[in-house]
Amino acid sequence: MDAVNQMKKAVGDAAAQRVKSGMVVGLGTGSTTVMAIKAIGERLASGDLKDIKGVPTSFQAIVLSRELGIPLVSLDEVEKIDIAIDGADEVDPQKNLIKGGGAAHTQEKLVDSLAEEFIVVVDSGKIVDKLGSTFLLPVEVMPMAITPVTRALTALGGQPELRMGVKKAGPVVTDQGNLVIDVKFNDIPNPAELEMKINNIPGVLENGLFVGVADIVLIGDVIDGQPSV
Ligand code: ABF
Repeated sequence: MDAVNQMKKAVGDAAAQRVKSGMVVGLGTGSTTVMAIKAIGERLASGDLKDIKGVPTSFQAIVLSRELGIPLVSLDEVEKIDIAIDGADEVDPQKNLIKGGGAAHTQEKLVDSLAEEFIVVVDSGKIVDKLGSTFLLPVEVMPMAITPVTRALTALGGQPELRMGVKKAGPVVTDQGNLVIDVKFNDIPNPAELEMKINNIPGVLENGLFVGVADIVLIGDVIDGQPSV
């Protein structure tokens, strides 16, 4: 396992260790969160962890949880979510995030914001001084609204671009059947204000600014060639 994956595993394991028997756990998306979900699966298999229930945030999380034998529940079946574990594309000094590189940010924000404790698992490359400096801002949009929403995002000072598939031709389609516009903002002086403005555009379902949602950020790094958290 290369150094980056060792780092992701170290931070995923650290997050999984915070899960206690009987908890309801929000299960996020992305390669770092995969490490955390696998570590939860291992704890369940060894008997170290019992009676947990997972609330998935994407088809990826559902498939992996089923493979690992993590029981899944819907939001209708739980009183609360004790811990959510999820990745991010950028983290600023105030623990605000840009998420959505995996086009799952709508379900992620729902589950992550409901959790009593939202734990973000990232490698050190995700840490930024200012949001938007390394990653475009994803916005989930109803297909019929693509053109007017593109105009509205441009009017907000963004440079919007429809996200196209890599493996599959055509635009990326979310689990909700919508499309994703990635927006370059040269500066995001007030992330909370921008998050609200974008979500108020008719036709927008959710954007990838997570302001004031994260409680704990676990950062994986490689120090002297060794993974550390
Ligand atoms: C998901 O994890 C997305 O919101 C985010 O883009 C992604 C990060 O994935 P990785 O851990 O593979 O960098 O939650």
